[in-house]
Amino acid sequence: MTLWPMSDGFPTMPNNMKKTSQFKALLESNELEFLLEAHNGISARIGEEAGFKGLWASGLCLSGQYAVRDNNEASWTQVLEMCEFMADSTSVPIMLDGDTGYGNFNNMRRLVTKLEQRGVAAVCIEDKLFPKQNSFISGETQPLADAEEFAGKIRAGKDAQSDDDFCIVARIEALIAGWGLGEAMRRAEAYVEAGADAILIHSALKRPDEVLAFQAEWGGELPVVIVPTRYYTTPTDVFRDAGFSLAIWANHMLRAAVGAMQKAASRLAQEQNLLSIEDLVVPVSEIFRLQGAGELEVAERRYLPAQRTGTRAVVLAASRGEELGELTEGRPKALVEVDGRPLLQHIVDAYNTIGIKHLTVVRGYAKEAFALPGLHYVDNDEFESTGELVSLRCALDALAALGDDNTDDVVVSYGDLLFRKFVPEILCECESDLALVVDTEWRASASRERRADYVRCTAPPSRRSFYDRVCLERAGSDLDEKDVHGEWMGLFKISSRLLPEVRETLERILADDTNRRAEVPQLMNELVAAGREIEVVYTSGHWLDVNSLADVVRAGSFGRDGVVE
Ligand code: SPV
Ligand code: MG
Repeated sequence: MTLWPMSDGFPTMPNNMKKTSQFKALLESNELEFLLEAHNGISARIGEEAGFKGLWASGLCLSGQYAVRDNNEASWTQVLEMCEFMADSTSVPIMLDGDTGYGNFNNMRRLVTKLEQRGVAAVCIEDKLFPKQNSFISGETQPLADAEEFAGKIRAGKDAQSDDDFCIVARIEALIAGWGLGEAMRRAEAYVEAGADAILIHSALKRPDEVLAFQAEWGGELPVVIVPTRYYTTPTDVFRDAGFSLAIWANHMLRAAVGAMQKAASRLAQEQNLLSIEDLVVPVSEIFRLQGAGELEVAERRYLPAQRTGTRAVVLAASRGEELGELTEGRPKALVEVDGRPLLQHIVDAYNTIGIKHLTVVRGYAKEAFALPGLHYVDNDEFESTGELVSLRCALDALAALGDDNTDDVVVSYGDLLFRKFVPEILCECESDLALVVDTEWRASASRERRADYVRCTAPPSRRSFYDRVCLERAGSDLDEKDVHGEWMGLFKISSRLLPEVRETLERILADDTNRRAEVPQLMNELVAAGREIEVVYTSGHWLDVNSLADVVRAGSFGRDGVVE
């Protein structure tokens, strides 16, 4: 069983056979087949992607990747744990190098049961003593298990398996230990008798002479498996011609990884910059791909509730705010402190609270004073001779340049604007492509000496207007009082769908040099004139733009309790 759906970005295996049956088929095929070593989930997946029909969970490499010795220093459950990751990440069968079975027949029984539960298709056990030593370290001095005791272990394993196709491969170490062909043959017979599904004949010679001699003598009674690590110069056709069943490339993934890591590590240590190794290493996206990130994205679309498109905020904060006098000497209005924190921090907090975390801030005056981290800063260096629309164009151009990220809706607001979180929230929830929030209590603040952007809409605020869709007819500070339905609060939503059109409109307006100082209401009016509907959401209070010293004081109480005096 694999937990890995192989359809997304990975080859779908042509056969739906159980892994145990796949492994048995490999053993019994008339061709020479190959197993590749793997020692963790990612190496297993890489092996399968390369086309291997089966994998070898090598004891040497599993212990090696933990940086412990191949002497049963890693516990068998630690080995099992890794095998489970390997099995989960692949759809081809895995044979575990089960060393000596981690104990006697009883341990072997439990091992087989657990391997079946974890999706491992086969196990190979060797006739040495626990704790074993790697065959290539003083192999000739290593004691062998008693052949009868080992045959009992095989029998116990075969009796313990619940899947008929689970395979137990008996590995003979007689040649490694210097006992010669006769002992190897005697043992092979005993292990076949005990029910082994195949024999692995191991040799530490530089040439394949021993394994070829064994094969010639053996005569094909059961499939024979070889590990050509030492006799690697042998042409593979020699193994084919001899009729071996499986050749195991037993440790080459770990050795390849170690070489690559050593090279990258020593270069980095020497050069102290990433440039020197970037071409040596795979891109991070390749790691994501191997982890199956693509499948998760598909699943998220399928199982998570439909997400509202992401929303970004653009904060226009290029102006100094001369009217605040020395408060804005060397710092822009957006950084004036209100209740102990810069205005901009209050704005960031309000947006963050409703889940908007991407903020693009357009800087101009004293831009170096902006030190709030985590914000996307864009500069309008012509802030002295330009108005809001040039700043907005800087921001939208920068967002468009982000490419894929530019699938978000945008809420535009000002760096001197304080608002309760529900104000942008109602804008985000509004389904229209373009929308603005309008304060119906405009008369209360109209008495203050300030410039206000008033709006005339398709319907005045009323109980009905809560249910009916109301749209903007005209915005501006020059509206006749009798035409005013409310005051624009300074927040404007543009859906991702309409962003290109809004940018085009901006371009058109700004192509005329007399519009260098144009402000957002002009953009709205142009959009309305072009037949676009801009939805008006009526609400009241709970916002404040900071235009004077008196406003700074008011803002202090706004920050604390939301009351605008
Ligand atoms: C292993 O890969 O752990 C093996 C093969 O057992 S060998 O290292 O050649 O003994
Ligand atoms: Mg081993």
